[in-house]
Amino acid sequence: MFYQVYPRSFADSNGDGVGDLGGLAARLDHLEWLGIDGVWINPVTVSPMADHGYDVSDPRDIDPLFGGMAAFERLIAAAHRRGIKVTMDVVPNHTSSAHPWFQAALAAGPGGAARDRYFFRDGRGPSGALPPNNWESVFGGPAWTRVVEPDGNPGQWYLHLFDTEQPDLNWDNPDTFDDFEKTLRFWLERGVDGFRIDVAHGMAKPPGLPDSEYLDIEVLHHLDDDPRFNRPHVHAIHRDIRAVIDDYPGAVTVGEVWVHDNARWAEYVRADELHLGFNFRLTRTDFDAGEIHDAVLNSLEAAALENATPTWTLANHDVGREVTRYGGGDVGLRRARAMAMLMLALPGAVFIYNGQELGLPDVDLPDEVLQDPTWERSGHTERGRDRCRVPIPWSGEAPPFGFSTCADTWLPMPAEWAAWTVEKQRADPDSTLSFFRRALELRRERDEFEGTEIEWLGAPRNTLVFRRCGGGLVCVLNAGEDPVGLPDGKLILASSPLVDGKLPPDSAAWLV
Ligand code: ISL
Repeated sequence: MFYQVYPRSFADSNGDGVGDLGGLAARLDHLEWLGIDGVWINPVTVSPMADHGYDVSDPRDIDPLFGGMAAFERLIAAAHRRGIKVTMDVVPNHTSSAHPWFQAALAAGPGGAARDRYFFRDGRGPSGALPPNNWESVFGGPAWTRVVEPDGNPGQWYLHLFDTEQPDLNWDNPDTFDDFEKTLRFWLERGVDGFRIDVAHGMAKPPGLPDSEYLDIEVLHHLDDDPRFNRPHVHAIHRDIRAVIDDYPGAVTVGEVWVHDNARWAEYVRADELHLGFNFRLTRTDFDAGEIHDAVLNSLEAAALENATPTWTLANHDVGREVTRYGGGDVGLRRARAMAMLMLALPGAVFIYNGQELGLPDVDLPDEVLQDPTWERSGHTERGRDRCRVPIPWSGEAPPFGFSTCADTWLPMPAEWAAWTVEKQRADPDSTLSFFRRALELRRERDEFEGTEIEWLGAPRNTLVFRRCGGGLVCVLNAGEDPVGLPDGKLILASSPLVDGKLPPDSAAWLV
C-alpha cells in the first residue's frame, strides 16, 4: 500500500507557501493512522523547478526549497521509526538545462565529447534553421531547441521530449549510466527503500532519430509505436539498473510505464528489470462496467505474463483526480469511493495519491495562476496538470487550511474545501477519509484478501462481481442505474449505505 506525496502540496513547515519535507515529517501521523506501507515522494532533488522538480540539476542533493539534505535525512529516520518505507522519484530520461553537464555541453561547442551526453544535432534546411526531425514535445511544440554557439551565432539543436529546460540524455554514452548508478547508490546508502523511475519507457532513442509518423497526438499522450518511447534497447538499461538495485536487498523499483500493449508492457517487469510497473489502464477508463472489466482483466493478464505483481492507480499528479473524471460532485465522489474499493480488492500493489483519501476533486484554476509548462507550450490550449496539484486541506475554516502559515500558497486553495479537511473528516465516521482508513485496515488484516488470482462471477447488467481465489473476498461494483441484490455472504464494507438490502448505483461492496 503506497501513498504518493506531491511534496509541494502536502504540508509546508517554513511558511513560504510551498510544501516541504519538514511538513511531510510533521504529518507522518496521518499516514501511519491511515495505514500505508510506504510513500513515493515526487522529486525533491535540486532543480530550477521548470517542471516542479522533474528538471534535475543535481540528482545527489535535496533542493533547499524542500529543506535540503538534513530535512530528508530526518524524514527517512522519522518514517522508518513508524515502519513507513520511503521511495523517491528519479529522472533518468533527462536533466535540467542547468545541470553542469548541459552547461558544459553548451560551452564546448559542436562536436565535443560534452555534447555527446545529450542529443545535439545540426538543423535541417540550407542554414540549419529547421529542427533535425519532426518530433514534438509531450508538453506541446517542437521537441528541439536551437542553441546560440559560443561564437554568438545560432548553431545546433538539442532534443527535449518534455520542456526546453529538460534536455534528453544520451543513454548510449557510458557516462549516463555511470552517473545514474552513482545516484541510485547514493540514496540507497542513505536509507532510501526504493525508487519510482520517471518515464521508464523513455531513455532509449531509435538510431538516426527518424521522423515520426505519429504527429498531432494529444498533449501528454502517445502511442506504443511512437519512436520517442518504448524502444527495445531500453530493456538493457533496466537490466543494468536492476543489477545495481539487487545489491540492496529489499529495495524496490516502480516504473512509470506508459505502454498499452500487454506483451510489451510486461517486458518491463521481467525478473531482471523493474519490480513493479504502473499500469495506467484504470486512469484512462470511464465509470463503465465493460471498460473497467477490460482494464482490470488486461492489467492482470499483463502482469501474469511475467509473474509480476500488478500495480494499481486511479490518480496521480499527471492524470488528474478520479472524482472529476467520473463526473464530479456527489456522483463523482460516490464513483471514486466505489472504484477505490474495486482497486483495493484486487491482488497486487496499490498507489493512492495524496488527497484521494479525502475525496478531493480537481480544481478549476484561473489562467493567471497556472504554472505547469504545458499551459505555455501548448499555446494556452491545454491547461495542464495544476488542477490536481492544489495543496491538501488539513484543518480550520479558511485557506490555507493548516497547509501553511502563509495565505499565499503556491496554488490557491478553494474556500469550499473547508468541508473536506483532514480534521473534519477524521471526526466523521461517514467521511471519505474514515472510509479509506477502514478499507485499508480490512485489506491489511483480513485473510480473505489473500491470493494472486481472481475469478469473475455472474453479475447483473452494468455490474461487476469478482472473487479472490485465495482468500475468497467478493467485490461487487454497481456501475448501472438501478440497485442490485448482493450475493450470499457477510457484508464487511460498502462505499455507500445499502437501500432495502440492495447496493445502490455508483457503489461497491465487499463480502466474505
Ligand atoms: O505521454 C504521456 C502518456 O502517454 C505522458 O503522460 C508522459 O509519459 C508523462 O508526462 C511523463 O511524466 C513524468 O515525466 C514528466 C513529468 O512532467 C511528469 O510529472 C512525470 O510524471 C517529465 O519528467
